[in-house]
Amino acid sequence: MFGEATNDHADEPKTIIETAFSGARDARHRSFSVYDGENMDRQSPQVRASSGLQSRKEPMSTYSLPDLSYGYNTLEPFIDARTMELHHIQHHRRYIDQLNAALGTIGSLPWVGEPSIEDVLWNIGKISEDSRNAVRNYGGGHANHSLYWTILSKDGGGKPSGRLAAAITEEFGSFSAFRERFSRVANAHLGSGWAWLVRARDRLVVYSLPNEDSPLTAEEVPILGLDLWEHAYYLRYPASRADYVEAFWNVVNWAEVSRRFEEAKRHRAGHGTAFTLDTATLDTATSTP
Ligand code: MN3
Repeated sequence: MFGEATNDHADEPKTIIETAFSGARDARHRSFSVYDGENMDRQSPQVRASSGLQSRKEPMSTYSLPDLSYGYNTLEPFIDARTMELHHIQHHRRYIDQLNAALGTIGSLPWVGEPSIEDVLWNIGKISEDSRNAVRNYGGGHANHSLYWTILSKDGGGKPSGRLAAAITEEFGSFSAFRERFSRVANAHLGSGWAWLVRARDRLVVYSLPNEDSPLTAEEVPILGLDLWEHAYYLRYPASRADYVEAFWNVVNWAEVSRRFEEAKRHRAGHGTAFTLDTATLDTATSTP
């Protein structure tokens, strides 16, 4: 759908933009496979390269709904099929539609192409103030749900193992103490939001955030998240978030949480500037006559 834009600008800026984007992609995405699951959200390199050139008058469709790797009924009886279906194809999709619509109205973005939504949230301070809230809310909604689907599994439950287990014990005293704290935070959160286990600096931290706020906007890396909005549990657990929180522990995909933990550790250890867009380069490439 962006072919026309490519042809319109076939000459000078294309090379610059493709080079800039390739460099940015190499620096960010290759090193941080924690977000490889987001690859399905990104379009082909050709579309990415050309979309940086498109007129803002064209509708953007930068982000798209990721498929689940399992069926809607897979997590029964802990999370019911109808909830999963509505949550995925209605709630998550709506965030993406709203995000794409919001991005389409922003006159000047501090990047070209389509960085991962995690990149965008990590760099939210670079987005103009009047547009920041829309990206925070809808971009957060997209990133949060994209994580949520992957940290759930019918083969989940139990406890983590390996280095994540050791880190949890070191930080919280024991796995059961961690679990109790996470549940308490989730149950105590007033209104809509998420409970999070994040890697922040060199610590593991549990907290909740309102609405669709992502830990990424504070440069902290979420490795486990629980959706506390009523749409996440109300059909199966009417008026009882605590029952949903308790059921959640039966379907936590600790293998995926461990993978995200390791990637977040690597990020802190060797790539402190990951998720940082090269705005100096990109601004030059995006400037339009
Ligand atoms: Mn939700």
